[in-house]
Amino acid sequence: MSRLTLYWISGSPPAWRVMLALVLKGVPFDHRLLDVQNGENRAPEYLALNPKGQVPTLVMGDVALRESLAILAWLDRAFPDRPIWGDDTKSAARVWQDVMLMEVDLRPAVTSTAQSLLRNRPLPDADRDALLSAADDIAETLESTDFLGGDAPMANDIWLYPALHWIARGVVKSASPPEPVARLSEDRPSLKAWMKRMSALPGVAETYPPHWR
Ligand SMILES: N[C@@H](CCC(=O)N[C@@H](CS)C(=O)NCC(=O)O)C(=O)O
Repeated sequence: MSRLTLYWISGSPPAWRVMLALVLKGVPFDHRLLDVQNGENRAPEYLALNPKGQVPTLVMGDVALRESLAILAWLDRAFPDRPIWGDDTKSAARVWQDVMLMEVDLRPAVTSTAQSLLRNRPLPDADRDALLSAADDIAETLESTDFLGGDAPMANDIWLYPALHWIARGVVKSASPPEPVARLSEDRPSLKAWMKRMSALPGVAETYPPHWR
């Protein structure tokens, strides 16, 4: 198999997911950081790989794969050694269910929260409440397990980690972040401990978006 190349944008949660998956699975890869300000993701050469001009795109030989969750699923198929979609049927069911619920139910609240904070706009109450309620549920789960995926991080952990960092970045940039959002992990010790545990895994700290450092 030819060497993988990941096209990404600094601070993009879907691209960060793929980078995390590659790092956690120990799969070697090259990467190309696209400069959005200079329109690199709209250049004809990139649109030939990803017609929407979005990241991530993972290229192997003459195949260009897009959509972060599709890439994560493919990675487990191509590199089964360190699974991220569960290591038995029971954990696979749990991981897939979590990821689909996060993608369908949690993503709108995460996106609204991060964008409201970053653009200094009011955060709709419904989105704030959905986020805090999901954080409560996740924190409760993490009281009895190291990772959402069990003993090792799986795709559900990989989904959540960039999402929470995106919100934390918004909190830092916002002029007046709502207190319960600013204290999202502070108020939930199991969630805070999980963030630290994830960050301490080999290679994970290096995936932190360069322009957020
Ligand atoms: N559903 C896609 C979403 C990808 C996406 O929205 N990427 C954004 C960054 S977070 C992007 O590339 N935006 C640049 C643009 O659309 O110009 C996935 O999961 O891969």
